[in-house]
Amino acid sequence: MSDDYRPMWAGLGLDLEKHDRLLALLNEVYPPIYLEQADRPEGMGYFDFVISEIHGLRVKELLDHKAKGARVFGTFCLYVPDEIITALGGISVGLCAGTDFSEADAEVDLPRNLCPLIKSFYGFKKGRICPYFEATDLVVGETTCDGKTKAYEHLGGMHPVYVIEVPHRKNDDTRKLWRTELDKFIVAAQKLTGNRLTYEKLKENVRLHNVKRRALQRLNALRWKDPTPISGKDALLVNQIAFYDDPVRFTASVEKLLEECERRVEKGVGVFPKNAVRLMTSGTPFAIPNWKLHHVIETGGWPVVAEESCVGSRYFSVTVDESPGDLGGLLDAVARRFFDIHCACFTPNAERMDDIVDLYKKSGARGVINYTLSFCTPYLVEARHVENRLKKEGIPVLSLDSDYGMGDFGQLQTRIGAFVESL
Ligand code: BJ8
Repeated sequence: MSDDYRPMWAGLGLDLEKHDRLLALLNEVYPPIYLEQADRPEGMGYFDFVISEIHGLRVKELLDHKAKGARVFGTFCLYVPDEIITALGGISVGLCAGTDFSEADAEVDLPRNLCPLIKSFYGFKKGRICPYFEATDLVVGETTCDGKTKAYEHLGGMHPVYVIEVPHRKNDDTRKLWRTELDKFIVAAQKLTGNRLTYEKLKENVRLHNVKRRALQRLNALRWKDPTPISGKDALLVNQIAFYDDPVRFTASVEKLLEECERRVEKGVGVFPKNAVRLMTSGTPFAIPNWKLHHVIETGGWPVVAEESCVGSRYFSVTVDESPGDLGGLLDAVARRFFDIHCACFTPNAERMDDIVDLYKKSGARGVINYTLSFCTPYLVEARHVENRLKKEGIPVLSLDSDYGMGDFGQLQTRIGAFVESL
């Protein structure tokens, strides 16, 4: 990445020495994990470019938008409504939370035995390491899990934070509460952006995000073909970049990639041999740049063909009903979509088990790796439900929990290798 960005990073108040070390680390790990894969689709070139400019071009775009009066919203969860933010002229950016680089900074305030995703984003702010974080006008948190909910209290001492209350049960009362929470968020977002939410703007932005989700649905469905035209690692990267790239440009790049993958499928071209053992994952999100599990699996020669994850199917499977003809009706439709995303913060959460079984059947996977980030109570406790349901269906499952460190790489290889042997 060009040194021309140094004044921009300095202007954002970054700790340049730490930031240099982070970029050096990314430059070291990206080529062997990504660029050395055989037979990648050419369309991945755009996404490699995005990574080569990870803290450059997109951050500059955000700052240019801000200079014209736009506001930037940072998020960590699917339950923050992107369509409302963009309808108000804001930009929604999913913030980095997938590396242990910032763990030491986080542990100044937070306990060691906490989910690595929370420590990652908290440490990025505390250590002044992430330019995206510093470019945001507001971080929008949510009361999904206790770790995030309590971490936002500390974060609020360092950065403007707004927390949306996400209910944990699905009934008429909580649906009303959730709709009220969206209304309250709209008031706060209107105040920040200086714009009013209109039916026309919301409709346009519901469409914008639906088109993006549908493109991702189609791309991810192509992975189910045998041989799979794109590696799980590459698909994961696309799904990660969805959170922070410009939505129009991103969708156009996904459509180009999926057309290429369609041609590959027609010609029987794949990135793994036909009949290779295919696996899918279920569980906690793979925040960028967490590529560890996919790298372990695909290094073994087994393509990952689906993720039941917020960086995966939970992100794109459900679209918003575009048919309501007034603002209230469209907001109801936006609100309804969130109750069809089955995060483990909900109780009970039987629908998630159905989603995993459904994805397993569609994807042609031979087994499920049920993956949980260490110390993530909702997904760790729900893991037993996942195992029980999959065993009842006769679906092989291996539950794993892991953090962002590379210390267990060999152990994961051994466990997944033994699982594949057993299939
Ligand atoms: S909708 S999965 S993005 S909450 S991994 S921080 S739950 S302790 S990320 Fe999530 Fe929204 Fe749900 Fe998706 Fe807490 Fe667990 Fe950490 Fe988690």
